[in-house]
Amino acid sequence: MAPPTGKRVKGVQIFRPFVYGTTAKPFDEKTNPKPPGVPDDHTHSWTIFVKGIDDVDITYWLRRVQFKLHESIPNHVRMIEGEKGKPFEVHETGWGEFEIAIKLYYVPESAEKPQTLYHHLRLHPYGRTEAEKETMRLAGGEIISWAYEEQIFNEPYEPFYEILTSGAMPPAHPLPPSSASTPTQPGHHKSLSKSSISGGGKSKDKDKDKEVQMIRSEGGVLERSAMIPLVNRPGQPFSRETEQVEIKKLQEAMVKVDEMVRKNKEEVQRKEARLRELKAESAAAAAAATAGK
Ligand code: SLL
Repeated sequence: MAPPTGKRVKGVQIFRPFVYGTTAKPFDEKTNPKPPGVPDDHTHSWTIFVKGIDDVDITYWLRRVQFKLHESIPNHVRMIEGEKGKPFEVHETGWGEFEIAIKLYYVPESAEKPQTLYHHLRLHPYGRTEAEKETMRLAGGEIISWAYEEQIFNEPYEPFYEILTSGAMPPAHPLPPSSASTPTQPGHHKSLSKSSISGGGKSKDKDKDKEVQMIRSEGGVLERSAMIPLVNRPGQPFSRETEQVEIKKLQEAMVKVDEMVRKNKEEVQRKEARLRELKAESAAAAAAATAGK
């Protein structure tokens, strides 16, 4: 790794959203036929990936990714070099679930040490309840286990800071025409921090600005930004919409917890009152016994 040039940009923290996980499908003559040469005991095809949210390029900060698969798999350590705009991914077949170590190697300008994430390959429906598993069974047999994550760069070196912040731009692949559209909230852009849309303000190119507005009004994100899609689209479940659903779930859970705490307190008070009664009774009985002697 080349030694970093320049100083660190003090007091600055920049984050980039990304998504990682596995997608698995059972072999099936009609929907997922087993390719020739795949061993008899293999039951599923699967993919593990690391990619940008909304499929935007992340190779400007992530150089390569090493996936360490189960040792039973031939050539189980796979190094995937970044290709602009493409996910880092490995396709495999197999019969069992296991934990995959995902080692992220950053671009040399960052001078960051590699970091490791762990992800459990899921082949079978999972969930906390039978109902959750059943929903998964009904979802076309595909078992999805994806996670949203944010990479944080703390006080990046100047050249890396430049790379991170010098080019929020429309995505290379425009949104599909059928994409859900939610009107942009007035002032939505303004609420984004400099790092999330930096560069946009510097642009003198009106066409580009227009395109940027349009992409955001369709709920999409810009390349080289920290933006999160506003709404979900097929294959893109991580958005502000999902975040709102999660927040609502948390709020509902909080209400339940508060109720449980309240009930518990009542129970404790009842028991304390009963304890006082019993103590009084036994004191009275002891006094009566003493008096009777
Ligand atoms: C299990 N602890 O017993 C896990 C191990 C290993 C999965 C799962 C082999 C693929 C191949 C494969 O699927 N290994 O032979 O290429 O469930």
